[in-house]
Amino acid sequence: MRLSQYFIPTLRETPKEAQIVSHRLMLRAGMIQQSSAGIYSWLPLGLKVMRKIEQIVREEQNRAGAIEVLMPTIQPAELWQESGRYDDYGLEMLRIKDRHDRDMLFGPTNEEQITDIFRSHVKSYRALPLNLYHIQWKFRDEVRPRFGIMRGREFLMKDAYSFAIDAEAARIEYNKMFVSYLLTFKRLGLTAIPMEADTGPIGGDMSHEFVILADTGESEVYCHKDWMNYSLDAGEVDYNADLQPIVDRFTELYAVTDEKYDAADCPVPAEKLMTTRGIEVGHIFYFGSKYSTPLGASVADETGKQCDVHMGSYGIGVSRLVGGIIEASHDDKGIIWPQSVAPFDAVVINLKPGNADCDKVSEQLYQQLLAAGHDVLLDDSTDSPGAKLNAMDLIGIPYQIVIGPRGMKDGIVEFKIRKTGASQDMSPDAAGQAVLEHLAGQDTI
Ligand code: 5CA
Repeated sequence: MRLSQYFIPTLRETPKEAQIVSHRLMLRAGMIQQSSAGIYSWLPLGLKVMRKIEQIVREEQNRAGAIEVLMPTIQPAELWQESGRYDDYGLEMLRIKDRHDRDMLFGPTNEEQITDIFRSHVKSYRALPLNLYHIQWKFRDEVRPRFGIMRGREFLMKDAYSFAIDAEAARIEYNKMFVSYLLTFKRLGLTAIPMEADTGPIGGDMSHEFVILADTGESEVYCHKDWMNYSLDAGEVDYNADLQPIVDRFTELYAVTDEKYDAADCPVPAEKLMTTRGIEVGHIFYFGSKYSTPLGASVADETGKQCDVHMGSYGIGVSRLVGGIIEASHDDKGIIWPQSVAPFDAVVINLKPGNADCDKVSEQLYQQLLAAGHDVLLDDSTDSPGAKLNAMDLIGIPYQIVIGPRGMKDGIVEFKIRKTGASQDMSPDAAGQAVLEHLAGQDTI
């Protein structure tokens, strides 16, 4: 992509309305634009990052055996009246009337809708277990939308729903999602800690929040310091095997949100306890037959007896993750994207468009990286060299090749790594090669 033909409306000034760093950086990097409170347009750079996150989430859901569907954003009130949540959900639900005066709503979540799909088609235990997910916009009329897309009113969520014949089978489904979340967040360059949590309006008696640690997080969290050394390798995971040992390993260390914290019976000695703040990027629930019973989602078991299915639901805040990743990875110059979600793999910065040598070498490097299959930005804008370098650091592209007239006299360009700040002068060929090598070495799963 040539910057002169693209749209990255960066801001020089720090927007006053933004209280946390991710919100400030997303506005400054031209990723989003507010439409009204808690509702945003996604500009090209923001959309690119969100789509990459979405794709990693999708791949990991598929790998864990979940199947993608797409349910509508607008739902009929009747389904929610059946479950009893239409009245309970309160003011957070955006209620709509259609032209025939029918009550509709903009879905804040989809337990009822998916249970309706299930009950229409699945009649026998033989079709179980089943896990269906979608990645779809939600609307919650939050009292205090804030921090940009972190607590929005309209936001993109991945929500999966599992169906199983009994509590034991449901636990297996829960464990698959638990483990897939560890792998998903790792691919996004994050350490997400599963914490015991309250279930809120979704309900149920077992639930974990996946929380990334950040000073600006909305909730206070308490966890064992050893969490910082915990990590799961994709190679350790076989979704057909018993995942309980992995789940046990990741739940034996203390980690709770403030609703669950009680200083009096905290098992961790003070010197090992970390009290910090966190951002909830995922939340998984097991709620048995809370929805299947009122909605009549039952199947015949092996003996022909009708059983209400046991369900769980599993959410990931896809749009919130864009901000969460920035909170976890930035410096005073701007965003430092993990390579897996960076809006571009690399940028070729031509400091002096119009200079024949700069143009020629920039174009060659750009074409070489494109031909190798990478998503490359060519900065061919006519801004000042300082403004260009600042803007590219702000938007956080992992690898940069800087081509300027002074270096060109000696046949030299500069290769820079955004994350470490390392930079080296080298020949254009060597710089192209360096980018290719770094990109080839990216963490894959
Ligand atoms: N149906 C269940 C699981 S599928 C559910 O709705 N769970 S949730 O309420 O916990 O939401 C799932 C995830 O969506 C949260 O972990 C959070 O990352 C994200 N999320 C929730 N509310 C917002 C919001 N207002 N803005 C941005 N992301 C949000």
